[in-house]
Amino acid sequence: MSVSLIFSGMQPTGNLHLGNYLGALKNWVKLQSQAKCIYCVVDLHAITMPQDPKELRSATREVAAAYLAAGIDADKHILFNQSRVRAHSELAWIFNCVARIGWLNRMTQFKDKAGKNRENALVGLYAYPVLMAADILLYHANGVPVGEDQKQHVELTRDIAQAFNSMFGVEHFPLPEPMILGEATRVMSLRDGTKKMSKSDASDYARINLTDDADTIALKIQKAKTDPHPLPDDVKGLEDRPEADNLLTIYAALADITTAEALGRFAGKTFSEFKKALVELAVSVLGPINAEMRRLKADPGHVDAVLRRGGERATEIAEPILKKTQDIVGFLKD
Ligand code: AQP
Repeated sequence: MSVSLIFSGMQPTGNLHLGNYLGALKNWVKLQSQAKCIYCVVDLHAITMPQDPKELRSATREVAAAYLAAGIDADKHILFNQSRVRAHSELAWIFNCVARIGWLNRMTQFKDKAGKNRENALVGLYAYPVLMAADILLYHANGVPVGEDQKQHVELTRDIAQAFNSMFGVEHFPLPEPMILGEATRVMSLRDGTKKMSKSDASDYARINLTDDADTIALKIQKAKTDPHPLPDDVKGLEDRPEADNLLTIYAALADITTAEALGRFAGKTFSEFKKALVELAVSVLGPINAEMRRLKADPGHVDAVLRRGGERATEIAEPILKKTQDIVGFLKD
């Protein structure tokens, strides 16, 4: 199936990091030449964990600024924050009455995020994947670029679309494809190569934030966990060496080459030589994004205007699809 409309989003739950950039944002930028794209700052998803209102507002602007700084074109495509378009919540309720509890019970992200204290988790956290299905299907998007960790949610979106269509005997919703692109589909923590790099990791040294300056990036890479061996000759030699594998993958994704090609440059070298090259590359890629984010931070009125206009344009696409869905369900509308 060829992808004609792309939807994706990130939560304003803190600083975006290198995992968000390499696993998602970098691919989003590239996809703009291939399809119409709708990119969202998913603030409704953010409140599935408690948020401070002031910080949520600031993080929403910051994530939008990161999209723009990385190269999202808000004129040709659509960029907005989710809560501006009420249809997301309205469609999510309909999907709550289509999705099965058994399907949600299988979602690994809920298990990870709710942890041991599951009884105390918010209902919204449990229903998060249903809202995500609404985000995507509200626009009849058929391509969803995400990191590896979100693949299961896109598969659930397909199940919900299919269940709705068969429940009402219609061909209303398309079945979207997860698009897992690039070398770095799962960037790992700099402190532990077996753990995902995440905004919520207690240690800031576990991740490189898009807001980090050159000195901070250098320090974090220098402190990144490694093992005592030189870099291997081929990709097979990275097996059972999670930290080496992660750093090589990061290098490859930043340089737009394969991990095998990256190894070709560093086979037999020590980590200290490799890390020097990685710092240089990371600073050269992330430095301009960081500078543009700082410029946009000084002009919040501009970011707000982009989000407002994006919300209006998203509403124009969403409303007729929501209306048609409500009609299929049997709601009386004027
Ligand atoms: N480590 C990662 N490697 C590759 N891709 C990643 N993504 C996130 N972490 C990595 C991708 O980034 C997009 C946005 O993610 P999100 O903000 O919606 O939430 P998340 O996946 O829950 O990200 P975090 O950093 O782990 O946030 P917290 O700590 O708040 O839960 C998605 O496409 C995701 O795949």
